[in-house]
Amino acid sequence: MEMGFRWYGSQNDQIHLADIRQIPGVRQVVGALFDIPVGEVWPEDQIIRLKHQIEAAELKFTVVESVNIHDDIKIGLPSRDRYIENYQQTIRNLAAAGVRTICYNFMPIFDWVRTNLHFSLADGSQALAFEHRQVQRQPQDIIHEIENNANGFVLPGWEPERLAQVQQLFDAYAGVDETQLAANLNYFLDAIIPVCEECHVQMALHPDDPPRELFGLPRIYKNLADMNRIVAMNPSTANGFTICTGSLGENPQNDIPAIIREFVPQGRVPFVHARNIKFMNDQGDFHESAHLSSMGSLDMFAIMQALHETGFSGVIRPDHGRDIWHESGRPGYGLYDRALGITYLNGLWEALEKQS
Ligand code: CS2
Ligand code: MN
Repeated sequence: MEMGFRWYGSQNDQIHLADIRQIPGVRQVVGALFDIPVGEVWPEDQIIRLKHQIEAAELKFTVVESVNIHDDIKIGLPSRDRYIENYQQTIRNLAAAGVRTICYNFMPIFDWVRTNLHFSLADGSQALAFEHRQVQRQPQDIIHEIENNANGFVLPGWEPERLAQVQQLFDAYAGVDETQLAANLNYFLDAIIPVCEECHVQMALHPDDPPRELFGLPRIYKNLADMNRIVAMNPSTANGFTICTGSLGENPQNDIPAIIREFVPQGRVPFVHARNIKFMNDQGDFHESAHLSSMGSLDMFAIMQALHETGFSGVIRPDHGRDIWHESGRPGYGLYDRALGITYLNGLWEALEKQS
């Protein structure tokens, strides 16, 4: 495996590549072009510029997170074909720059949803949290919560231009149930997977977060059964997954080591997000926690063991981190706690290597 770190680029991140370079064992920067509107082609020269910037810091750039999917594709509107053509061209441009893995998600309207970006933990740190009673409120209240508490940063998938039209988006999704959303994913995959095969790129679908229905919007990737259904849509290994331990782990029924043992050997997992969460009650309310197993509800050792045993050779990155040591950057994406997470994950991995 290769350890990575998500970076929002020199214009949008308070963390510098030189800082990332100093985290022991990091090889990869997981990046994206954040200024291209969803649905438009990512120009090759801009991708190459990003690649050169990352490589100048002696780091690699082979995983993109995310090339987001235009809502017209997820809704299945006639205009989707134009956006799919653009996506195909973006895949070609990324491949030309040496990118091998494209993370994306197929969640309607919202990317991950949290109801509190500054949930205080007993040790004085702050983390992202999700409480059910809060999503009984209007989506608009959640949008305000996210926009007003992100320390001036835009969170991935929460672009203000798009969310300004949230009511129109909800109306557009009115006829889209889970079956229709699955059909729309299938249509998208059938159009892009041949392009991926041609240019040796693997798609890595990110789980829905949280992995349950929200605001009446349908969900596509919540558990192992959903993953099997997605594989059946298009059995090419270019149709791959991101396994995000935090997102899948938000449903205690999901056995993450079992999911890893099923899909890593199929060659379908180029990318892993490692994150721990802590359940606060048995209704599934949770806050994110430090990566260490004893700080949360997930057994991170069992997860790393399953990755090791199945010969996982992709890129892994810590997912969200807490705000600690007075850091107040983009919530979930500070430097310190993610760096601590990396060091811990590397320690587990070294032990697994030396024992085997
Ligand atoms: C988030 C998402 O939980 C996560 O990993 O950071 O923004 C994630 O990157 C996207 O949903 C993937 O497309
Ligand atoms: Mn994730």
